[in-house]
Amino acid sequence: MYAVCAPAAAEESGVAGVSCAVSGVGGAGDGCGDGGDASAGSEKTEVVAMTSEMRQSGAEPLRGRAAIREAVERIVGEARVVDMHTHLYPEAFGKLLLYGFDALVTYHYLIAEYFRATRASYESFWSRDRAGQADAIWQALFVERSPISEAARGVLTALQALGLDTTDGKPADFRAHFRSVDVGAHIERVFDAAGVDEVVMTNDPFDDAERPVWMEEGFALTSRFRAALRIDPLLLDWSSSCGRLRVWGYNADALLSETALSEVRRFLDDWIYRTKALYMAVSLPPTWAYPEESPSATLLERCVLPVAQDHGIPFALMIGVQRTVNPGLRLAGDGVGRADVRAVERLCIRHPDVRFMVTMLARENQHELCVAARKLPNLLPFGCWWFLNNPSLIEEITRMRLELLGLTVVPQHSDARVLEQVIYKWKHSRALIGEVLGRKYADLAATGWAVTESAIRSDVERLFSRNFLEFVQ
Ligand code: RAT
Ligand code: ZN
Repeated sequence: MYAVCAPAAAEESGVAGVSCAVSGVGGAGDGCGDGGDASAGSEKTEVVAMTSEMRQSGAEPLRGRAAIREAVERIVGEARVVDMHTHLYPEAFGKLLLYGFDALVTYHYLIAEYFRATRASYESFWSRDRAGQADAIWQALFVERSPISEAARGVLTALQALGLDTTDGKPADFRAHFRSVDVGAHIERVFDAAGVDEVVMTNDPFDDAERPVWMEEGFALTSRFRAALRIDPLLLDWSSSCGRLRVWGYNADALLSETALSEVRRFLDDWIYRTKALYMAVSLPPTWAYPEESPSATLLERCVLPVAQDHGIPFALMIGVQRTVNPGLRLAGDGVGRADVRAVERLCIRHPDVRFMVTMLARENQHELCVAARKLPNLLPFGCWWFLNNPSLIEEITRMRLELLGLTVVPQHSDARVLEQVIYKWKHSRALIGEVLGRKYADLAATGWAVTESAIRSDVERLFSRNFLEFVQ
């Protein structure tokens, strides 16, 4: 056993002292003397030797709040990400892959902001082509005002990271840049700039643009993109989905007979095999209840959960979206509502053998969701979703999760719809997560615990990839 004694990691609080860690076990004061004991000579040599070895391996305890926070922020900045929920696609999906200036500026988050800033009519905006819409948004949100909202700043973060000059942003220059890129190489460049290894797509078998790509003979995914089977139409609109399943050769009926239920399971099996989906997912309104008497609940109970269990994959629930609050805004017209966390608890309790990944859209639901997860090992809270993906809320939610759940969460996903958005979403989130984590490790060191770079690296890897990968395996 050896001991390392260090000045207390307390310069920010102004408290002087000595903190010790013994063989990686915390406990201030344990085994630490003042070094005045002659018999400790050989032990001291051993300590010095171990320390230089430890320094090289990152096992040396970090000293001082500032050094700890700097190390954490650096490690978080370097962490490789598996982005567990996006709306991105590889090149093979053609027009479904959105990238470039016009796609960035016409992000639906910015469309909503545009209509607040102007008196434009919905008709005149939607009648423009995408470049025309981007010009109108650029003029209103980037020229006539400073682009300080999170979504507006994000465009600039992404452009800047790609080496474009944002000081005097000129749409024509930005467009020229994206016209000149080779798409495959550009995808790699963006992933590298974002520090993202893999993204999980949102794959909807009911989407007429997407379905045929999966059905193509010999179609195979590239390594950066993984699938997730999104089944909103199946669970939320059975009367239409039932007809479509019939057209595709599944013997479904509106009344959900035993045959229909078994055919829905066959449909899900087929798509999980076809896409190699890592999980199934649905987004749900704030009024979602469980259990309940409805086609949706029957399909969930009798089809989705047994199939998830058979395939050993989780089911993701994204709860709290109020669809089409303002139809004039189209995709930008959705809102948020507070949902019932009791429903999530009941679902997880009734199905201990199914793993659930849950994100909730209302800020008001975040604390209850954390408390529920403390009781339910098969529940993994993830991401700061959509209207929560803002610095003030990411900081608050991440801090709350770390305090209540330690390192057993997935703190963020990007929800990127446009390729380059992964750059800004991860750059902004990394900075916030790094700050929050840095304070946590500094507080930890103040207890005498040995906070080392290698331990931080391992923890950060859990947060940015391993927790998710282990949960889906
Ligand atoms: O964040 C978004 O872009 C939303 O429009 C939705 O895509 C949401 O994330 C979802 O997956 O339903
Ligand atoms: Zn999404």
